Amino acid sequence: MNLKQMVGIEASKYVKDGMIVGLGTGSTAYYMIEELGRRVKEENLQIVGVPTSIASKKQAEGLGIPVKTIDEVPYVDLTIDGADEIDPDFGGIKGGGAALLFEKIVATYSKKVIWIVDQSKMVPTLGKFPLPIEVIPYGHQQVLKQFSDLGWQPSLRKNAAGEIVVTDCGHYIIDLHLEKIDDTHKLAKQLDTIVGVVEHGLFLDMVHTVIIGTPEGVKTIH
Ligand code: ABF
Repeated sequence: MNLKQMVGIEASKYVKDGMIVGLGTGSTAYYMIEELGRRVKEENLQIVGVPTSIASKKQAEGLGIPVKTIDEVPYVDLTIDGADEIDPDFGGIKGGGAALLFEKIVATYSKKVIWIVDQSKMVPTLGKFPLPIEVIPYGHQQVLKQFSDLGWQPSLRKNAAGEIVVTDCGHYIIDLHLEKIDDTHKLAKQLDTIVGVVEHGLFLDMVHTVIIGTPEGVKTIH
């Protein structure tokens, strides 16, 4: 069993009958959803899943997990999701999987949020992982230039075929190669004021528990 699988299975233990569960996106969340599917099938677990991407929705439906959108539920009891970087203050960078907008919306309306990561994601300071910024296509070149003028080393995210990555919402992603973010709250506030930016990948004060996969086993931090 690999570290991602370990934490995915460990996190699914927090899911109880009757819960509305935010289903994260990415290769680690994949294993959590697989385990919930197993429990739905083998233990008749009664849950409703609120997916954070088309990919997670398809995976959940394929496993027989009932799914609803965030607008069809009163709230989410527990969201379990991956992350790209987590600092000692539980600040995180998310969006490597281009799902940050739905992830942040679902997390916002969740009573509890758990992130599941392998130990490589735990960092002293955020920023080595390029910070994803979701922008609308109209004006994205202007935003790119603004970021460049600010010295933020931006790049428009493209896939291996060189095509611009389009999110589930039809938006683009600009990645900022900042190397190190000294004041995450200040940067988050600054990004929120830039016209054309829909959302950014700084997830601050949004997580309650982090489950870390290490070669020695699972470590849970609250
Ligand atoms: C998703 O999980 C994204 O926000 C984040 O980029 C990704 C991490 O992917 P993985 O678990 O595949 O490393 O929530």
